[in-house]
Amino acid sequence: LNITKYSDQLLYSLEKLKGWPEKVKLMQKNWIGRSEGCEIDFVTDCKDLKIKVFTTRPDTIFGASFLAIAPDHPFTDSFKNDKEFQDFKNLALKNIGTESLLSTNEKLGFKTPFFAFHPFLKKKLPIFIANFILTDYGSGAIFGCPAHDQRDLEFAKKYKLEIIPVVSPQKAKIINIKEEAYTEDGYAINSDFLNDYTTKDAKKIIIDKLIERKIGNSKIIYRLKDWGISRQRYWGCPIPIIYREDGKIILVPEKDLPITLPKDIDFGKPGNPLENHPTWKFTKCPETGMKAIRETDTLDTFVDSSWYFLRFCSSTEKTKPFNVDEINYWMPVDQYIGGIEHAILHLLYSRFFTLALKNEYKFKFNEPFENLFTQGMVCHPTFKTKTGKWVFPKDVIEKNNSFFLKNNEEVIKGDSQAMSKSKKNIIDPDDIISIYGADAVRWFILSDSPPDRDIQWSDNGIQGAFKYIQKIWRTYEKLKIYKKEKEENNNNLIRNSNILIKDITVCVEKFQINVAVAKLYVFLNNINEEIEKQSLNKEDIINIYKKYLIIISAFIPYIANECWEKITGKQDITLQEWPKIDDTFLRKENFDIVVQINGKKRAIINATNNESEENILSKSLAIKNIQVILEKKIITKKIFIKNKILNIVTTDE
Ligand code: ANZ
Repeated sequence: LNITKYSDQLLYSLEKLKGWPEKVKLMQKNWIGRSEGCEIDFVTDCKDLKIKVFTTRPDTIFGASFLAIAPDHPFTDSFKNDKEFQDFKNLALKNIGTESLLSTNEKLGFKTPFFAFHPFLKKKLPIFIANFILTDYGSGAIFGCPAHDQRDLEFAKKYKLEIIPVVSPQKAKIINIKEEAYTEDGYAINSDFLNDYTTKDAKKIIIDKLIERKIGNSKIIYRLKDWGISRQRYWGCPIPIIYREDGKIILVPEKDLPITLPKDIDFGKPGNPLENHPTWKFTKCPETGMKAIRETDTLDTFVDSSWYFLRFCSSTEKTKPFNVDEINYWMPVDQYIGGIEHAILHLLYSRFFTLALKNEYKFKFNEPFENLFTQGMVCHPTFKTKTGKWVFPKDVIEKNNSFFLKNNEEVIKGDSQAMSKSKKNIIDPDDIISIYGADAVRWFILSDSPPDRDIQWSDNGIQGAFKYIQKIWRTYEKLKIYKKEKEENNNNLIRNSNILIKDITVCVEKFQINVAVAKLYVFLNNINEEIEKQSLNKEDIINIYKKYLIIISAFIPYIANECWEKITGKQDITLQEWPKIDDTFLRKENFDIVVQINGKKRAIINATNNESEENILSKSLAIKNIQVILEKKIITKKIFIKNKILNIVTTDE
């Protein structure tokens, strides 16, 4: 799939995704990897062949001391029968690995007998085949400038090549390069007609010269590659293509879709089970009846995850993937929650599908996911036997800070890492749910740390959560026998419950779930203190407890529903509206009012909420200091802002 066609759009719209974490946007940006630079054609003395290089630093051309090409660059055809080169190539390709390895691996080169001509100097540059040049990036060839690129510097030292500094942090100041290349921008030095120009200007000048001499052009390249979507796997959507015996490749007609996978599959043999299946792949061409073979590769599962959200908006549509009106009604997704492991591929592919489909279907939005939240992982220490076998934590017994299996074999405790089946550092949810119940497990997970951080699984933590669940139940039992009916002028708990609703609402909206949990711990204590004091009538305290249950039902639904049913006789807590906030209880009770005379602060008066102008004025006039200042003056104006300020304006006298 031609995702690279959308490289620029995918890159530039990242800026508009205000509800996405910066780190995810940065990862996508780096993955797309836009590089602005230029191509330069170097003429060589090998049959006048040209080598095209890509560079982002054409301003360093006067510091070039060699050319390096990838081990399978076409230029290497000239040596394909050279045994020494063959050995080098095998070694280099074996160790090529990832891009980051390329910068840390030892730099190795094979020196060819050929040279390239420097485009601006009467100078010949040796041509190497090198293990740190990627075949499928840029043009698979570079000019090496050791003074300003770390990899080139390591290479130059090893093969005793020239190191010529051509960029300096200060104008006209010659610098020396020893261990570390100077990779920042600066001013050109040792660079003929470029001298003293800034890096930015020097790049422009050199590119203009290359274009003028028809030996180069400016060029933007991307790290992003087109997406190969076929996989040699059983699980995945069949690719609707057949290969006819006469060699023609045919699309399966729509009326024969969907192609379904066979169920009688043998996973015992190596390779793709579809390929090995005795009958599934054999079919006939629907037009000619000729023999044909089905494609046995299936689609990458990322293909399905790139558009499932569109189908969710239109799940009853029978004749096509979705109905555009429904898509435009529901999309974009308001809030997407997923693990950071999907930061790059899944989220980039989904954005690409959305853009590509938008053109076809007139979507009224550009991006599929308006807000993104990436939750952390659940982590646990790992355990290994001395022979290196992973061991489940539940099989480990601790004795005096050492760890053993039941048969007394000692095991070694390793770091805490994201739980994974292969490392066996997992806790079986069924085991703990059967001891503590699902609510306690949820409550612990939510309470432990902010949801975007990793959490450390701990037995103590889950026990703490379990105690809280029990306390909710015990509170209900205390309320059942609560007697007080008399109304008393005590609204502390009522006030706290309103503050709680407000705080929890804000916390949930901001994903500060662990903070919400902490507040709910405190609040249950408040209810219990009030029960001890017996200062609230039964109806009020039950109402508060009911509101509390509605709130916690979003976190721990089972216990909430159970207590709710006991009180109301109904099992409908999930149908309850989120409790409303009574603002009057949120207001502050006391305010400090600043009293000014002609704009100058003269006193501070303690007032109750919304206390009237008259009251504040008479309180002010009772203050000695104010009486002295106002003596012989006439008040001409009063400016009063409730709960804040009273400014008294007077005549000059
Ligand atoms: C000369 C030069 C001088 C370079 C200098 C850098 C510093 P990004 O920004 O990552 O795109 N390069 C080009 N193609 C390559 C390939 N196929 N394999 C390995 N390296 C390659 O990096 C662009 C730079 O990476 C290019 O600019 C080139 O080295 C190198 F002082 O050219 B430069």
